[in-house]
Amino acid sequence: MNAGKKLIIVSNRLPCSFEKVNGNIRVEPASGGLITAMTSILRNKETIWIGWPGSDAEESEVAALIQGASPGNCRLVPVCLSSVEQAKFYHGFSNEILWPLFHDLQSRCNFAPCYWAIYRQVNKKYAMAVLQNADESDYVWVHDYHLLLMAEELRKLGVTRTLAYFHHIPFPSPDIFAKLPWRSEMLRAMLNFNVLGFQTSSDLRNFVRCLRRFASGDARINSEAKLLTLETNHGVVSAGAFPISIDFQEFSTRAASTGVTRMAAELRQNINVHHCVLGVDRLDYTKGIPERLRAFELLLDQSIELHRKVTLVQVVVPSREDIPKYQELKQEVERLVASINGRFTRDGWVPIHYVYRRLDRDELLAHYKAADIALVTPLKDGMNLVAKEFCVAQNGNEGVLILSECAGAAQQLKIGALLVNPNDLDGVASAIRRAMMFSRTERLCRMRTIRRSIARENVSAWAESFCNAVNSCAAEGHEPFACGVSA
Ligand code: GDG
Repeated sequence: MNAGKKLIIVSNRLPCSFEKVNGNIRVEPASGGLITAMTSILRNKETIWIGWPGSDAEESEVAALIQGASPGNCRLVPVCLSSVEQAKFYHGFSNEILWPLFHDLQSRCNFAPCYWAIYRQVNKKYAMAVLQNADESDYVWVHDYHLLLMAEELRKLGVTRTLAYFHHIPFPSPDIFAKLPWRSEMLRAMLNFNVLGFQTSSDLRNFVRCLRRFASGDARINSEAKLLTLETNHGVVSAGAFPISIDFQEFSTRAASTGVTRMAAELRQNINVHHCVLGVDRLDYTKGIPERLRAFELLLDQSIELHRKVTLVQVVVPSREDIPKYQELKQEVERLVASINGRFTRDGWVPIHYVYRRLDRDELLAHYKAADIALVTPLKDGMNLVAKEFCVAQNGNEGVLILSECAGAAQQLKIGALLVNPNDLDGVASAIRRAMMFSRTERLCRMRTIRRSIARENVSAWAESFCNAVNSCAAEGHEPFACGVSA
């Protein structure tokens, strides 16, 4: 490992948010899969994390608080966005176009022409922050769909060093990608990275099919190797599938701690039913929360014998609350919870326990540990780390994972999990019934299979394989890329 080189992580958001409340800035840890994965590999490496602090706060206001909020040996560098940039780059291009489109929900897209120029302008702003904070020898690792043009902007600024990118969300098929008015420009810009990482082989396949259809003159594709090489006018780009994961050891050790075990027992006592089913999601329409609630309602309609015996604990973590579509989703979820509870609640039994807040880490682990069944049913998801976290926190190995076939995690966990189509409410209700009827031996066998697979392909393996890909394509004289995963 090269202790002298810094790792520069660039993502839309910093790993904590700086909210302005009554004129004062409040610093809160942020939630999300990208943050969970990256903070678990930061322990041993000098790192700079560049991102938006997530509010209207000025750089000078954030600067005073920022270092106290840094995880590990990491310096946070804020990129502050003006209100127009927040509206058109973040809410607009990123969340009204790329997020729904890449999750196959094109009818939710708003292809407003004015978003594109600001998306590019903000990508340039992040590129400038890299120039100001990194040395030519540092490793630059860009994350996610907000920053797809960043390598192109860095190249325009004269940067020649190796640039790596990881795509946390799905990459759509050509028929869906075709809807993007800037599809060819976007693909061409991506080819300025040296390494492109995707979650699954089907995302990688989709990316290559999009290249063939919309940027065929820009890259010659060698599709024989596991790590594809794309020969472009500026050089060779490697593209591969690197399924992201979690820190198995850290999660399982912490889940086994006395505090978490006690909290899980208390939760279980409060819920007081035979079967505790758990859902944990950021508030997002891709996570399939209303569909899941309807499937649970169907289960209660179909199986009177389960009344008073099953409870769904649904944790929803506030996210993107200032976007009207998300406010509508919150209302829809709350209406459904109220209507289902209104129909079925009886003395001493409430069918759905609804929690709308961010839990602290131990509370979250206690929820995983207390549950018999995790219901992870996104309509589409890059990976879904909640599915993996639930299984690793199950020290007793007796829980059952019901998992959407549309989550990237399904490719890895399909052998032990019960796979469902999240739109098939009947199928989801049947899967819950099936999971409840599994023998102890079946539950143990399934959960052990999943846990072995996550232990093998944990977050260090993910980071190491990504770094190896960077090193294998790096220019001569480039020192090996290392992310600080080894102790
Ligand atoms: C994106 C992609 C991909 C959730 N509730 C609480 C809490 N969380 C944490 C979980 C988990 C993370 O948030 C959610 O990760 P997911 O992977 O499930 O989903 P996204 O946030 O959409 O992540 C996704 C991921 O990036 C990584 O590449 O898997 O497909 O969409 O880690 O633990 N954390 C705390 N309290 C909560 O209440 N502390």
